Amino acid sequence: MMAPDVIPRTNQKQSAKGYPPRFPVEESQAAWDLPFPEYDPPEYTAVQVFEHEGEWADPADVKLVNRPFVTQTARGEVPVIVDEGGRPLNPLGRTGIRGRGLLGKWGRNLAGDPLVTSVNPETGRLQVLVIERGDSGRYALPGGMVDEGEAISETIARELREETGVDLSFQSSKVLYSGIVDDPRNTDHAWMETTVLHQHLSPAARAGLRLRAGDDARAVRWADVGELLLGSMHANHQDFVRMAMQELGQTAPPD
Ligand code: RP5
Repeated sequence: MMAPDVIPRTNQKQSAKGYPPRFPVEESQAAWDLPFPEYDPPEYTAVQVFEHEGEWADPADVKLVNRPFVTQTARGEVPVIVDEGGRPLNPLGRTGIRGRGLLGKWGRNLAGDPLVTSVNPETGRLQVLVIERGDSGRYALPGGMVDEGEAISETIARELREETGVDLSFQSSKVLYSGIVDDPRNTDHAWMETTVLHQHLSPAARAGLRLRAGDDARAVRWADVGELLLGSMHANHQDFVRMAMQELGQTAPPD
C-alpha cells in the first residue's frame, strides 16, 4: 500500500517543543486553494537549523535549493505548489506556522520507519515494537531520518539497531506506506515524509531478540496492539499500525 491520497491530519494542534503557538486553522480552512485572507501565521525556524546549514540543513534562501519540490503520493511522486517567494507548500495544507521549524530541508524531510510485529507467545495478542520518544514521551515506531545516499532499507535497519538494539534486515520487507506524515514539527514549508517497512516475526525470531533503548529512545518494548496504544502514538504511526493489522487480517481488540 502506498500513500493514501488523504492521510488524516492528526497533529496540527500539537507542536514540537520551542514552537510558537500555531495560527488557528480549521479543517475547512486548511487547503491552499481556499481563500483565507486573515491567515497570518508566525514565522519560525529553529536556531540549530541555521547552525547546520550545508550539513543536514538547506540554505536559508530557498532559491539556492536546486532539487525539485515533490511529494510521494499513491500515484507516485508529484510536484508540490510553491508560494510567491518560491517556498514549497505543505501538501496537507496550512499548519499555522511558516518557516521550517526544527526541520532542515525546505519541503519534504525524508525518514524511514520499521514496523515490527509479532504475537506474544503467552497471551496470543498481536504486539508491535515501539519506543518512547525522548522529545515528547509518546509511543512511536523506532524510525529516523534518511542519511545522504542511504537506501531506505539501510536507514530503517540502522534506526532500529540504534534505538532498540535489534538487528534485522529489511531488504526484502514489504512497503506498507510511503508519503507524508502529519508530524508535530511540520510547518507550511517543511514536513516529514516516511517509508514504512513491515516485518512480522515468528515466535522463534522474537525469542532471540534482546531489547535495549538507545539514541533518542527513552524506552523500548513490545506493546499490545489496541486502542490504548494506538491513541497515544506519535504523528500518523497509529495509521501505519492499522495498515499492518489489515495486512495480517487482524482487528484491534478493545483495551
Ligand atoms: C516521524 O518522525 C517519522 O515517521 C519518523 O518516525 C520520525 C523521524 O524523526 P526522528 O525520530 O529522527 O526525530 O515523522
